Amino acid sequence: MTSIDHYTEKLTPLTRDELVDRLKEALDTPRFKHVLRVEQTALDLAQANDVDLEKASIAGLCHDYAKQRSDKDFIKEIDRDGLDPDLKNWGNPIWHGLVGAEMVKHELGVWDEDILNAIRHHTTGAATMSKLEQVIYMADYIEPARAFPGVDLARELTKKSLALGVAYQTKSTLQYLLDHGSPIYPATILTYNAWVPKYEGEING
Ligand code: DGI
Ligand code: FE
Ligand code: FE
Repeated sequence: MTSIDHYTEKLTPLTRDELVDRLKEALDTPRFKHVLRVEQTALDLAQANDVDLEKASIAGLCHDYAKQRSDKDFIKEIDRDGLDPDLKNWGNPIWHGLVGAEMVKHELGVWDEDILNAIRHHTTGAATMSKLEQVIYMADYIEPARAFPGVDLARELTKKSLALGVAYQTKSTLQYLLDHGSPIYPATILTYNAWVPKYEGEING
């Protein structure tokens, strides 16, 4: 188990303890525990894939920072930052990463674009994702408390190769959304086209 106690890279003005306290204030207990598990899973994946541990810790802790903010807060942030107005047609599941990253920037002082992109893309993925973005996308999906059908295969594939995990999650999530008649955010389809056909032969357990 990889661990990190002290930040030295100045990616946030806060210490790790202070950052953890901020997350504790922003989230209810189950969600707070989820971000701690995502951080740990992200650290292990980062270690295995040569990704910066401090970035993995900060992105893991902050990925759901905005999850419990009000719709009004998100609308305000979309206007303030001049984000794509089409975002207003969506809701919390899409906002908490894409718009939440701006809140992490302004409220927690995290300006590193790789970390911010990992937060932005943790729900929908993206056609192009850095290793850190892939680590956070997968850590959120396979953290130890996740218990949906297919999660063990997702863990196995991710251990073998981060990219296979990304392809598997992307396909399964789209499948799930289609089965439930949910609206598909356009970036989700771009993620599907970039990752799934390429690895299709290798992700069918
Ligand atoms: O925040 P978490 O619960 O830890 O996990 P998440 O951020 O990966 O997912 C939040 C929700 O977003 C989850 O229920 C699946 C949903 N989602 C992912 N892609 C799309 C989506 N919902 C819609 N409507 N459209 C999407 O493209
Ligand atoms: Fe999330
Ligand atoms: Fe999450």
